Amino acid sequence: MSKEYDYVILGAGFAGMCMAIKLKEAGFHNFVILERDKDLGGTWLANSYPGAACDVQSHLYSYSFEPKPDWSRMFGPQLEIWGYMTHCARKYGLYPHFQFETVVNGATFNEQSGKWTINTSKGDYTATVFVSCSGGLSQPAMPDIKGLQDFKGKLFHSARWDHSYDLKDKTVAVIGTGASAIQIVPTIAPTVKQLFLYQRTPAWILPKPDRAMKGFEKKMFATMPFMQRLLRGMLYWRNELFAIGFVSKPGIMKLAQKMATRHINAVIKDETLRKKVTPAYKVGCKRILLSNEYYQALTRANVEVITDSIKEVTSNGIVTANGEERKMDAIILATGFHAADGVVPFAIKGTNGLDLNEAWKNGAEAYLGTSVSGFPNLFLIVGPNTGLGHSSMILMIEAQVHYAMEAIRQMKLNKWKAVDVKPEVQKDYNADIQEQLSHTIWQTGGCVSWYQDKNGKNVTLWPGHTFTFMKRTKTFEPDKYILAK
Ligand code: N01
Repeated sequence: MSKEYDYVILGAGFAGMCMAIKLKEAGFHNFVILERDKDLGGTWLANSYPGAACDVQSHLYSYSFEPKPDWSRMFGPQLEIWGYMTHCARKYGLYPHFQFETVVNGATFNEQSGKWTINTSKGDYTATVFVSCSGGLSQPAMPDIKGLQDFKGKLFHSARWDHSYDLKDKTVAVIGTGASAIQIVPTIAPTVKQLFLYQRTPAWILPKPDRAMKGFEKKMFATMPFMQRLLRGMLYWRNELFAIGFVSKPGIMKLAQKMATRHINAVIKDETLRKKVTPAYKVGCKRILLSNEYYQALTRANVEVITDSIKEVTSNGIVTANGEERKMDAIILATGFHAADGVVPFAIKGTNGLDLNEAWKNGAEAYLGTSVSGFPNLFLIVGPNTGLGHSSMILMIEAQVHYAMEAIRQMKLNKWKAVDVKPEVQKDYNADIQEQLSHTIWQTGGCVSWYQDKNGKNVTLWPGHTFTFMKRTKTFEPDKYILAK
């Protein structure tokens, strides 16, 4: 027997929780949140590696409707962000709606009934509206390295950290030098005996303008909320300046590149190491990283940066292309996520049995990152081309949730059975997005990044300011949709 709801939400991260809060605010309580993990948090539950923290300011990386006056730092650590999420879940009454440890295996739309059937490890669910909030960075990418499965030591991905394994006095390899690695490396370097850092491409790294929040600031934000709104506004507009550099004024990026180079030179005195960590592409092409400790960690006597490519993994070590083998107790894969491969790792079937993976075989596409033609009553939060290189994803999540809520309200009001974005609307929208993206630093900066799919198409990023996206998602326009009564 299928469990019946009006709305099924997939994922208990920031996006799924925001959708649930807004449904409740609108008086729609007949919904369930399906979550494969045993608790809420999404990426902030999964990424518990040492040093995990936000690289967007917490006063902006939080719901606009639920400010937290007492963030401990400008850039909050993982556990505090997760604590904030549990606070929101309690305050907004979400706990009765969670179905944890429920793995979704597939979802199928029935044109006759106008309903979705969602097949899970705990049986079937039906709903008029299916909201997928599975997260853009939820599928860890395991590197395709020869012999990886033969390694006899400890091996895990940064997003599946094994806290039962003590790294103290161990020889450890970290593969990857992205956002996760630059937080892990300085945190574990003082504890381990030897750290081998395998770098394929260096990242541009700017100093992190982080600091502890002062007691008087926390008190002020609690008693004078407008002061916190002022700080949020300042952070918002400062970050939006970066969007200009990414999209239209690369001159701004030259300034950032100067600052990043100065950062390297200020911390690293060794010319060889300087060369190793200086990227050959333009700043901004890959995600700009922030750290005050990473380069310092690389100068430690027990840290070696290896730039020779990895040839293979043996039972007890890693061999590089020059034939050199280094032995180690553990390998940590800080090798990122399947971000550009589509949004969900299971079959979603729309009208006429159309499979979403099939529809996206030439690259993921949606309208406003939210609706996909041929998939009525499906809303994707953090769908294609909604990612940001410059600011808080929660801004985009709130905008998309607002849009989905507008659609739901109009469906109720007008008694529409189903809404399905017109194919030509989606096509024109994506042609425009790709045209805008073609001029950006992400496409012209001379790098390969996880922003792009295997064909080099950027399917992850929004090509502009967040306020432009907010404006476009403000109203649901029925004329852009096929409406079934
Ligand atoms: O992953 P990444 P991440 N052999 O894809 C390397 C968010 N995030 O987990 O650049 C050798 O950035 C790969 O090399 P290359 C944030 O949006 C946020 O670090 O492809 N190396 C790269 O160096 C971020 O952008 C926070 O040449 C291999 C690294 O692994 C996103 O998550 C914190 C390899 C992967 O870097 C992903 O970050 C952490 C191979 N076979 C993450 N395969 C916040 O603070 C891959 N690499 C909010």
